[in-house]
Amino acid sequence: MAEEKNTFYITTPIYYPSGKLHIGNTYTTVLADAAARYHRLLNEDVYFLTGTDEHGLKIEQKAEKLNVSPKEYVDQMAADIKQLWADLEISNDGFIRTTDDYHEKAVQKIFQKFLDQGDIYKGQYEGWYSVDDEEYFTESQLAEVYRDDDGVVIGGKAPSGHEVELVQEESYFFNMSKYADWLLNYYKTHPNFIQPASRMNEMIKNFIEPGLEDLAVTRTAFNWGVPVASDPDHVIYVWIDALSNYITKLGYMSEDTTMFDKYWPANVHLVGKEIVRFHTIYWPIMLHALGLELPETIVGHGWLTMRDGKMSKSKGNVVYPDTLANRYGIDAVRYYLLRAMPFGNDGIFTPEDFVSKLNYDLANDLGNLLNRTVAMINKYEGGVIPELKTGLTDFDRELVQTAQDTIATYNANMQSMHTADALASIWQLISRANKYIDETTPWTLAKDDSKADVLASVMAHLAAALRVVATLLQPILTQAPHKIFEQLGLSDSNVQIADLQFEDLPTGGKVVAKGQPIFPRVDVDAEVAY
Ligand code: ME8
Repeated sequence: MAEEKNTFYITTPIYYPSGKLHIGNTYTTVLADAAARYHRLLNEDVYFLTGTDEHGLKIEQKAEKLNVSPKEYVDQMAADIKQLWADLEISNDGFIRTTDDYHEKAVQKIFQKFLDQGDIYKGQYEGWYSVDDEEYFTESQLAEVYRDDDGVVIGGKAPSGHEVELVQEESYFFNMSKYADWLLNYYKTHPNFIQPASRMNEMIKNFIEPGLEDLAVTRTAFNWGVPVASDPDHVIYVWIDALSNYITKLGYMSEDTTMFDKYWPANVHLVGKEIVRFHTIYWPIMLHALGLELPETIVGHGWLTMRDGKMSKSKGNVVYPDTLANRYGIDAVRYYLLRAMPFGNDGIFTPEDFVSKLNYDLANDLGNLLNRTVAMINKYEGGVIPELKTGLTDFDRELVQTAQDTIATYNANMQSMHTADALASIWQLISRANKYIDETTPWTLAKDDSKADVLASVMAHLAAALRVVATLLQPILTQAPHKIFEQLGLSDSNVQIADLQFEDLPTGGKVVAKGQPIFPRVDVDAEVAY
């Protein structure tokens, strides 16, 4: 019988299709993609899910403004988003839309189950609602309040700066408070549940210890949503609808639960820090109430910001991934995002930093190493990579040691999705290999026939180092690794990261006669004008 593979299920948030997606959303998706590709290269059975969160007032209003029906509007936006991910070579296995029929049906059943169990009750809601955030706030949570002459609060702004409106309506509520102790205990017994770990304390201090409030889970003020089956004036408010996507896509509450049985619980829900609360408080409580296991980890990453703060249309500082990819290539975008963003913290995007990483890291360090190696193997070895014999010189031993260290550090960091650190360790090997050329001076060895063995060994070491680099880059970059293997005349078809050894360089690889630069340098002055 075939051995059963380990499964790895990773998700991104499902994005609101209320506007074009920018490089912030792209960061999340590319990071999840790198993790998915990494686990596939470990020979795991990976399911990588992304999608769109299509219900709610914001979408309803947007469609109205454009004079189309909400469904027409989201159909177009979802198609554009799917196309964007295809263009960026995102390797998602599934794409869920909350307007998908199986999802809507399952959400109704989930809601009914909560109702039947007494987790959801009907009550009266009064609160401040921000359409843009799709979130309710109590008066004390507002960043700013407006008062009339008598001092009565008549409006205000959410912490995000968006306007809020007072909403009073009949609503169903989820009784969160009864699960607070269970949740605290779960955190205690699962210290790695939230990453980075510091976010767990934030949740406890800011939301659980002050007392969990019951959550309004339906609305009557708009129609564009999944109706409550037993009370269709109410539509199920976005968070029950949205969070459930992670299980409905797998067939939960449907006739065929094969996928659910196979992939649930998820290994990673990757989300931005602003929705960590929903994923680490409400979602676990919902899952527990459904009698389901919880995901292994919720990873809350930081924001990609601009020099003048968070990206926003009104500031005019939004950067789109397709603009960058069309001009600089997909790999440049992926490299930048996964290298520049520190795990869990915010990172600032600047065009200068983008271009400098492209020029220094990719074109100079990596591109030149490949070019020099291919040119020298042509010049000194007739284009054929010599057999690798390690341990001839101290330089060789040091290079091999660096490669071994890189492989170990890289794997540890990729497991925890610290891509910036994983990439830093690859670049240590690249720098070490460039230095190795300067130390071994092949051009001098070539003048001395008695050094032919040493020269051949240097060439083989460089090819072996590049093979390691290209292998490790496979989850991060979608194009350059193939080009590196191609230029070295090596096959990339069976390089499993788990088995990677510097010494396993195949013999007889024939490099291309003339290697083209894999990352052309960008002319900085011309870019400033652009
Ligand atoms: O919140 N930097 O959707 P959304 C980094 N539909 N990541 C960013 C970012 C930035 N500047 N801006 C956005 C929603 N993101 C809900 C989710 S999930 C069940 C429902 C990323 O379209 C980040 O992952 O507002 C953030 O959490 C997500 O986009 C928000 O996307």
